[in-house]
This record gives sequence, structure tokens and C-alpha cells, in this order.
Amino acid sequence: MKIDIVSVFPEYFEVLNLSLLGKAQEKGLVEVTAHNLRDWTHDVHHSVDDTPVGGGAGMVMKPEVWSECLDELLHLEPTTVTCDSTADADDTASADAAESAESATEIAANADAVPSTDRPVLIFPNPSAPLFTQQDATELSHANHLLFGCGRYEGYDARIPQYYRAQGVDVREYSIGDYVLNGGEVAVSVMLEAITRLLPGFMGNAASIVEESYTGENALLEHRQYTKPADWRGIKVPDVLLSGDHAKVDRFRRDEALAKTNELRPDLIEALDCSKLDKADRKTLMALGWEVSGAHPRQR
Ligand code: 6GU
Repeated sequence: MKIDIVSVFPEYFEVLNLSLLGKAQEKGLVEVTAHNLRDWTHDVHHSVDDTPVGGGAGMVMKPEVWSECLDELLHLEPTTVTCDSTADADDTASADAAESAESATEIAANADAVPSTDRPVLIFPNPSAPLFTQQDATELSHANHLLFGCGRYEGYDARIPQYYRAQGVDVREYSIGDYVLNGGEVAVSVMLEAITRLLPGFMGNAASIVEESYTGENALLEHRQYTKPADWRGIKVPDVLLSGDHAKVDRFRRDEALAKTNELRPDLIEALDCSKLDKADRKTLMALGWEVSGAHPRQR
């Protein structure tokens, strides 16, 4: 997998040479290159941002610098697209706003669920985009070329993702959570770690991925883990885990995962597929106050 990152702080990504991702690079599983966006500027100040059209605080990243950079990294020739969604319309302002909100939703929806391996995926971290999930990480782990564009300041000109979508590029925008960061660099590190650890050969133990929280169709929070000693500072490991009875251990862990998810993330319980629950799962969920007769559990 080839990964390009564009940022005004490319040094930030030196951390990617450490730990497992560093090893994966040495093994040739991934090739990560961090580029400095300012290398594509032509002015003496190397400016990458400008004031927002329409007024407001902060600065917005300019489309021209990004396009020179992205055209080069994506091997695309500059062109002009015919498009009226950003045209001036000074008549019905509210209708215009509603329309652009609608197209924003359209744009926000990540159209290409599964990236084709031979098409590059252009990813922009954006606090106002859909949340990045384990499913997105899994999908993106199948791509051959990922290109991340880190915005800074108040964000980037909205025409940048719009233009590259029009060029047939698989463009995605993601937020990593409901909080605001200064720029996309941390978000890109988070997404990269989630994606690359899924690459075949990246981790020593493939089974540990399967059992993790948020993985698979029936995602639950993971059960608690213990190691030896069985009694530490007066706190004992649950007896069943020492029993050697694997079926009992599995059941105990599954019930704990269900109970923990019920308490902390009932939204994940609601998303479960009832047809994939076994008899014991249903019994546990019913005891926790769920109705399990329909397609998905419902709170009684
Ligand atoms: Cl992707 N970017 C920024 N700047 N802030 C965020 C974020 C992304 N996700 C959550 N907060």
C-alpha cells in the first residue's frame, strides 16, 4: 500500500517510523511519504491560505496550491469542470442555502463504499464530515494508494474535494470524533493506524483482530482481560476463567461483552442482527431488558 500525506507540518509524521508501522515500512508492506504542501507554492511567503469568502474568522486553505500538489501526486492534468452548484444566486437565499445543504449531504456521504484496489483514494480529515469507523478502516485497507490531505486553520476550500470527485477520484471526508482539533494531522495518524494494522502480515496475531471491539457484523465492546497472578492485591480473576472449560469461558466473555455494551453503548446493541444471535445471547439480552424478536434488538 502506497500512502501519501500532504501537510504544512510533514515532520509531524515522523512518528510513523516508530513501532509497528515503522516495521511494516521496513518489511515493504507500506510506503509512507509525507509531503510539505508549501513545496507547491510559488510566492515568497509560501502562503497556503486566504480569508473566507463571505466573511468570518480564520483562514481557509486555497484551492490552487492544493490542486498543483494533488494533480502531481495523482498524475492528473489540470482541467475545468462545468458545475453550477457554487454559482452565484442572489434571488431566494434560503432556497439556495437549503440546496447547498442538500448537496453537502450528498458530498458528505461517502459514495464508494468499497474502494477498488487500483483507484487512489483521496481522504480529507474534516470535523464536519461523517465519523470514521472500523468499517471504513476495513474498506480502506483494501486500497493500493491512499492520499491524505491535512487541512489547517478553518479548513479547506470546499471545491477541492468537489473537483477531484468530478475527476473520478474516490474522495472521502471523515471526522474522528465530536471534538475540534487544530488540524487534520492527528486525525490522519489515527486513521492510518486503524487502516494499516489491518493489512495482511502487519500484525503477528490475526485472530486478535477478529475478536476486537467494533469488528465484524455483530460489533460489541470487548470483554475484560486478565493475566496472572490469579489474585493480585486482593482482587481475584473470575473463577470461570481458571476453569479450563473453553465453552464456559467463551460464554462468560460473550455475556460480559453484551452487558458492557448494553451499559456503555446501547446503540451498538440496537444495531445487532438478531438472526446472528444464539439462544444464550438472546437470554442474556432479554435479562438486560431487550426485546430480541425483530430484526434488531429493541429496548423493552
Ligand atoms: Cl478530522 N479534523 C479536525 N480538525 N478536528 C477534528 C477532526 C478532524 N475530527 C474530529 N475533530
